[in-house]
Amino acid sequence: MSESRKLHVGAAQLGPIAKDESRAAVVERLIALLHQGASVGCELVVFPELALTTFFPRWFTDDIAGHDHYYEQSMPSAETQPLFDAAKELGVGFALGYAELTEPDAEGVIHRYNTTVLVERDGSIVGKFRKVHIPGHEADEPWRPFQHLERRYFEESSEGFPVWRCFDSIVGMATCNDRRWPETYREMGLQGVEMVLIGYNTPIHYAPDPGQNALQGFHNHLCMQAGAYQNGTWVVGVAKGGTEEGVESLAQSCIIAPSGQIVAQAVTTGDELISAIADLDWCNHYKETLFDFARYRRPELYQRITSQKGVIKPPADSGDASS
Ligand code: CDV
Repeated sequence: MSESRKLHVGAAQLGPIAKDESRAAVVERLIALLHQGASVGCELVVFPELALTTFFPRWFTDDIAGHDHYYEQSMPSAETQPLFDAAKELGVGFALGYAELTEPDAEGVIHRYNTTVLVERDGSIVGKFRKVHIPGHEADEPWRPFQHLERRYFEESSEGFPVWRCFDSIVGMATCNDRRWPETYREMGLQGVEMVLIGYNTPIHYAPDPGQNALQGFHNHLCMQAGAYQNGTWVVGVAKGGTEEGVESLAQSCIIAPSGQIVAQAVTTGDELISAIADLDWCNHYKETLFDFARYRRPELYQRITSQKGVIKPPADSGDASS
């Protein structure tokens, strides 16, 4: 019988990053976590969304360029090169979330994305994922105790959810709010994904509906566990947790099996590495039975999912559809 494929993966949760913490200091923290990962045998370590800076979309600036010092103009940069060097030296790959400022495009336009770079064990870049579902708001909303201006500081990606053959597996990525949307996982599930890497910054206080505050941890796990199970894939969810610049964010980083079960979970709200040996062939138990897409899906009946954005209710006088 052939041996099953295994990938030892680490989730490197970060505690808060202060506004005045230097990139060099943050990269040192990341390298320490990478070393921890190497010492327990990890081949891949996943860092959170926007892992190089404080979560700057909580502050409004009139001139967006006033926040450009929070973005990376190249990857690796001089400041992140030591992380790439450590990865190569240790033979441990990583995924790292950061704010990306692009070169001018053909029309001379610079773009800002909420990006994650995936790096192989030899330090080479496998690919980049740019966040698709950008939450929050565009304009100043001073009524909030803190703001969530991602829609001001980041463009929505139009590149969708690619997957890559790497780490002897099929790997995809998503970023924070992307994890709440079933389409995220299904897009990758339809490409045979075996491991989805997700970094997040989730403030506990949700200003538009504070009734959801107490459910943040539940909803975090609910959506990632469902995504894992319904697509027969591993999911690695990694937080920047703790109280950063006065804002408390959810921790509870976790590694989820294709069964939907959490097999490892962080117990602190600070820098913490958890890991699991992911049996990639376990994915097939779900991909080849209940979620055998080729056999059971009915895409001809799912037209609304790609043709329609918002809700269109039946006309008020249409009666009870079930009668
Ligand atoms: N960084 C995020 O995308 N945060 C969102 C919040 C705003 C709801 C999240 O989905 O956790």
